[in-house]
Amino acid sequence: MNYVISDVHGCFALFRRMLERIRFSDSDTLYLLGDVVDRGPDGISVLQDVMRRDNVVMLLGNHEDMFRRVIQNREIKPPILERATARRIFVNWTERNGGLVTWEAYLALPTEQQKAIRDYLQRLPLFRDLSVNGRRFLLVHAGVGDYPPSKQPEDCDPMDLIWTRMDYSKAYYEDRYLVTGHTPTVLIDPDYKGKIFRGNNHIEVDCGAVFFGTLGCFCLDTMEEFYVS
Ligand SMILES: [Mn+2]
Repeated sequence: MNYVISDVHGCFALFRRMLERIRFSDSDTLYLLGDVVDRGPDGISVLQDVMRRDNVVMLLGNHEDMFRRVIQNREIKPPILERATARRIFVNWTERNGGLVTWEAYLALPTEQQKAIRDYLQRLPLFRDLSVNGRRFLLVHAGVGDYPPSKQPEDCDPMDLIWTRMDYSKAYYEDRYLVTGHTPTVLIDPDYKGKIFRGNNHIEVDCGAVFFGTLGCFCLDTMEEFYVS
């Protein structure tokens, strides 16, 4: 089976519970749509768990992007004029986007584990386009910008793919489902608090685990929803 989870945001216990709930096995594939780190306490643990699994396809989220930019800035030791920019990126991530807990956990790791994380973050793809049981799905962290349906994800601005807020009242593609995280479903409609949103060829799986304590998972083969709290 093919499963989708997004926005784990450091909720390692919920993540483990979900893998048990769906009886995740070596013959399954999990698509993790980014934002495993930040806000919650155990993002590095989720990341390291996922890195050990061959059958998890992790996509880049805006939080992993902020994380890897901070690592990069620290390593290149930018010239004095660029230090202010590097500082701004760091403050934006650690103070406004819940990255401090991730950064502290990362710094506490041995050098070789830091390097493994850095390399992994550099390789994360932005999207996956796949067909399961005759249905086509575009998997991406945040969505596509406000493009005409003819515009393909590879032509989109990468920043849009990981930061955009979608218009869920509108179908972006007629021939496929857009499967995303990033925007907790409660922001689409308060009635969806803690639930996966489905409508207008959107499947939004971010139930706001770190805010409301419920993690959702969507099965692409059966279109079933799973929840753990
Ligand atoms: Mn996000």
